[in-house]
Amino acid sequence: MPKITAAKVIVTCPGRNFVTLKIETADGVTGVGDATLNGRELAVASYLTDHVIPCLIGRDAHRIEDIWQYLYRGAYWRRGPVTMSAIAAVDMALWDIKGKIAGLPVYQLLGGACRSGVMVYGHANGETIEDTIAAARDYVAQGYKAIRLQTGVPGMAGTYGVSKDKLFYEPADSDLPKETAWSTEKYMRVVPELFAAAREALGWDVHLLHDAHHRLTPIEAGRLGRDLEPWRPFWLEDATPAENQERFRLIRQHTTTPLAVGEVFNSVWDCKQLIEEQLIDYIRATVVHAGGITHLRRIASLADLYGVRTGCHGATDLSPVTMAAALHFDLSIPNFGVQEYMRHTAETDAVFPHAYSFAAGDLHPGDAPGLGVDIDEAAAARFPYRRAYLPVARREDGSMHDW
Ligand code: EZ4
Ligand code: CO
Repeated sequence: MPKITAAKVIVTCPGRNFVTLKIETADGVTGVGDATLNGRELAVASYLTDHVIPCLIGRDAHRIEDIWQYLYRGAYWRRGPVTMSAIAAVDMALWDIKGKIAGLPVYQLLGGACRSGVMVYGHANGETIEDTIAAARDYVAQGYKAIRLQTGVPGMAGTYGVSKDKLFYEPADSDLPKETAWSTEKYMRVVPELFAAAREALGWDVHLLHDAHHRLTPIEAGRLGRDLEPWRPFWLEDATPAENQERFRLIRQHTTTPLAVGEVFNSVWDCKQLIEEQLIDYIRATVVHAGGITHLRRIASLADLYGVRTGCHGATDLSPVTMAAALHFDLSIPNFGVQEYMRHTAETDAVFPHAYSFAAGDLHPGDAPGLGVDIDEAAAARFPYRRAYLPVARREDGSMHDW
């Protein structure tokens, strides 16, 4: 058996913070897993170093499911983003090791490819509708088949999804949470204008997506979804917070705009009702925050029974290790929908050399054994951790809103 003999956590900040777990076996085979939790990175690092790694030493790296159950059931305290990101990192690293020992890319171990590539969507954003459309045109020129559109809201500074740098959007940009302002009324007026202008400029052969970032009530989301229907959006993402899954029933009663939710979900229990009642069309749970490949497969299998497809989160706070794991997963499941893809900076790509590549709107994980991604520890050491937080949002009367 490939016995686990060592494991360590590497925290690095090549432009943004990443937490990576590296597991080693007696034969010197190594595997990597992503444990990054934006704004709470060191909590997961400690969970792994202080509480998980001591339990891994001496175990059989091939027993992926058993180790998953051991860490989930065995901790007694279950779920939550810290726990599930830590378990995810172990799970990814073990799939990486199994693939390397087998000499196969992980998607082959998951049943093989169901498609030739993984359709991804990029982020077009701008202060004005014109800027957003110009950014979207760039994506079309690069071959993207799907694009998320976000624009500044007139009369409000610092809208979610709008960055200064066109190619690299990074919201976790300050040492303490930045305060931003929010007006749902102003926002709900500009989004339909954005979509009308985008269809006029880009035509109908490209998928257009939008992220409401948990900012609407269900009835507001119903209205926005209905207002967007003439422009045929691919989806309306995170329309409303989903702790209470029933909230989506009200949205469904009012719009045929497809709904996506779940980038902050940690387990199948967070989406069970949403899926079983067919209240959503796309589930956005992701490898790193929902317990790894092992648990995400379980979520996707449940979703498949109800005609719900996947649309995994893929922002820059998900490291290239998660991106690689997501691509193996996406390629191998029958009910894949779309994969979010925000390009990492050159510094990040240098710290995490990877086999996946982009062509004609699709990503492919490549055919290197395992996940096909590694961490260059010498490069990682040049970028020490720097505390960075996401912003918070307040309504015009000063009260807190979901960011
Ligand atoms: O704000 O990943 O769809 N993508 C998103 C992201 C999230 C960040 C939070 O860590 O909503 O940009
Ligand atoms: Co989102």
